Amino acid sequence: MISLRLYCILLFSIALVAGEIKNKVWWKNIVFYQVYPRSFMDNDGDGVGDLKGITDKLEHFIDAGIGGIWLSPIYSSPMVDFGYDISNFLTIDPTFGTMDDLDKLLQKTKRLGIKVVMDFVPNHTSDQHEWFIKSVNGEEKYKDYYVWLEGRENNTKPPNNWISLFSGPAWKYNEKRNLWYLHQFEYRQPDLNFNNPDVHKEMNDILRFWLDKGIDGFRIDAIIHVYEKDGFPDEPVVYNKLTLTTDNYLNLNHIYTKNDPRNYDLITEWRKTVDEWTDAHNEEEKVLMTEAYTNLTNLMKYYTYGADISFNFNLITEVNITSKPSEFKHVIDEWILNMPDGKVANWVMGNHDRSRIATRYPGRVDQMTILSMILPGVAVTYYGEEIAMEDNLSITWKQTKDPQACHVDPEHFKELTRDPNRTPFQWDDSIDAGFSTALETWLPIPDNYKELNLANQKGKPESHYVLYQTLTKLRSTSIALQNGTLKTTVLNNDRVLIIDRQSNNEAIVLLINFSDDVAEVVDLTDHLPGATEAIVILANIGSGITWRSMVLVSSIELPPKVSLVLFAKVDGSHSDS
Ligand SMILES: *[C@@H]1O[C@H](CO)[C@@H](O)[C@H](O)[C@H]1NC(C)=O
Ligand SMILES: *[C@@H]1O[C@H](CO)[C@@H](O)[C@H](O)[C@H]1NC(C)=O
Ligand SMILES: *[C@@H]1O[C@H](CO)[C@@H](O)[C@H](O)[C@H]1NC(C)=O
Ligand SMILES: *[C@@H]1O[C@H](CO)[C@@H](O)[C@H](O)[C@H]1NC(C)=O
Ligand SMILES: *[C@@H]1O[C@H](CO)[C@@H](O)[C@H](O)[C@H]1NC(C)=O
Ligand SMILES: *[C@@H]1O[C@H](CO)[C@@H](O)[C@H](O)[C@H]1NC(C)=O
Ligand SMILES: CC(=O)N[C@H]1CO[C@H](CO)[C@@H](O)[C@@H]1O
Ligand SMILES: [Ca+2]
Ligand SMILES: [Ca+2]
Repeated sequence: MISLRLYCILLFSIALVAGEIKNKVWWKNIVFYQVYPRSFMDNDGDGVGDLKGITDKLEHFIDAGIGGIWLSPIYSSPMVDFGYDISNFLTIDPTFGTMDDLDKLLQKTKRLGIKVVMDFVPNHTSDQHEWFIKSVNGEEKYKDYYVWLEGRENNTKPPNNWISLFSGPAWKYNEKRNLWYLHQFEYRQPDLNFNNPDVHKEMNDILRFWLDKGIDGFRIDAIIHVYEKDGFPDEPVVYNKLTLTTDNYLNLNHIYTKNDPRNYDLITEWRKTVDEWTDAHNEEEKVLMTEAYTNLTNLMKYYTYGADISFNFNLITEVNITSKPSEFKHVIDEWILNMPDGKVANWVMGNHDRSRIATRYPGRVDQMTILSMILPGVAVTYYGEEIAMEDNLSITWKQTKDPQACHVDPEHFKELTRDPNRTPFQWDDSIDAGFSTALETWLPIPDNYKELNLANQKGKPESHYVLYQTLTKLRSTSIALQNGTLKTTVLNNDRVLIIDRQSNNEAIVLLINFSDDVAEVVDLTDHLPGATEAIVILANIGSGITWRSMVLVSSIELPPKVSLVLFAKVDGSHSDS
């Protein structure tokens, strides 16, 4: 046995070795939570959420079992795209507070052990950013910070046919420069020019600035849009019956404005910057997460090129309420099988661009929450999903705030608006759902807040929130969930999905009944060697099944739409697959 003293000396010297990255892969089994700062908590009563509000509510994350938060942009911004149009990457927008407020938030998260990840938006800045203003003025250093081009037909038409994600040409003419600038998003979000080494330097400096502040990593926005094809060729026009107008983004096949191979190298570059900082400061490993809506091959490349978490949106984009168990199985297996060795899986169930789970999966919201928590790796929760908030689909044209919707018309805005899933968090049944004291909040509070709120769900024998807490607790205690194998099985004629996690002598099994007609019973004898009985850890709310009750492994009944999580002791023969 080594003496305590020697042990301390050893520990101490390990800590002193330069280049020793501490607490590697701390995110392996974490639950990350996306805070949309405008809608989380309003401390100063102006109807918009802010940093002090988040700080006031940090205990909520401890209570809910959330290990890390990522903050949608809080930087200085004219708020054309609600913070995704950044006018200064190094300052805080007054809407959200001050740098001092952020420092206080970070002090408290460190004390509570909550990780904080910042949004990093490299593709574009606001047109109010000083770089853009200087670029417009033709200042030598900044002239090529953005993508400027001469237009067609004597500069009277855009340089090519590219369309912006927010509809209309992706180019805007600027009189002063007498040139057109590229904007893949809103015209007040000019694209940066990554062919310019100075832009790379700026971005790396920004990363280091925030690392110095003490944040735990970055979530990289819209990475697939960063580089465009050299020569700026026209994109092929495609026929799309869904599109409303000729200037719709869906009308082109975006082979030149998305997925440029150089985007991956950028991740490698930023990985290096972040790791060098970590080494030099003898700090904990930092997490890099990438946001990319692209195919599986490309998503896996982000892992290979240095992302710790390549966001997996496939449970949003590849399946829906009509999907069968086999389709879910496919989406899950595909991710696991294609992931490079040693990487951590992740399951994103929602974000500020997508309809909420309860709205996408009427009557099945718990099913999806449970799924994200039982699958291996990181679970990503969008704010409000822990209480199963719903979209407010009755927000009117007049109340609409989302630029993506404001750019169309009163007849079509509903197809594009992201406001319904950005409404304020429903804390309790008091005025403004406890979110604010303002007469009017930035988006209207859904009427259902009197019933559907956190306070109401806390401490209930069963509620969406209690279910959420039970799941996060299970993740933190169960070795099967933390380190177990994964087996996905489809049973009963593609009506039942089984997610089976096992480690040593412990099994956690999720069963989901997708069926609406056929009466069958599930037999898990083959799955759970040596077990005759299992404990029901939880079931979806309203299932009628008692938590902590026992079931016979050989005949498990799943009523309509039920999701059940079982615990069983098994023979320790289960090996890694
Ligand atoms: C472009 O401008 C030049 C000179 O200003 C003129 O000669 C030419 O005809 C113009 N071309 C078109 C297509 O308008
Ligand atoms: C994924 O997209 C890339 C283009 O970004 C394409 O080259 C590749 O063939 C696609 N892979 C699959 C499997 O569709
Ligand atoms: C669900 O996905 C299928 C296949 O992609 C699609 O045909 C269907 O329209 C989708 N349904 C809903 C409600 O989104
Ligand atoms: C959505 O918000 C509006 C207020 O603008 C309210 O009248 C409506 O009832 C809300 N809908 C739901 C489903 O809460
Ligand atoms: C996790 O599993 C691996 C291989 O199955 C094993 O080597 C490791 O010790 C396990 N870790 C824990 C914490 O149980
Ligand atoms: C699933 O639900 C259906 C009704 O929707 C029911 O008839 C069937 O028995 C259930 N399946 C199982 C395996 O319990
Ligand atoms: C999910 C997500 O982060 N979406 C953002 C992607 O980037 C564009 C432009 O910055 C934003 O408009 C989206 O909200
Ligand atoms: Ca406020
Ligand atoms: Ca770009």
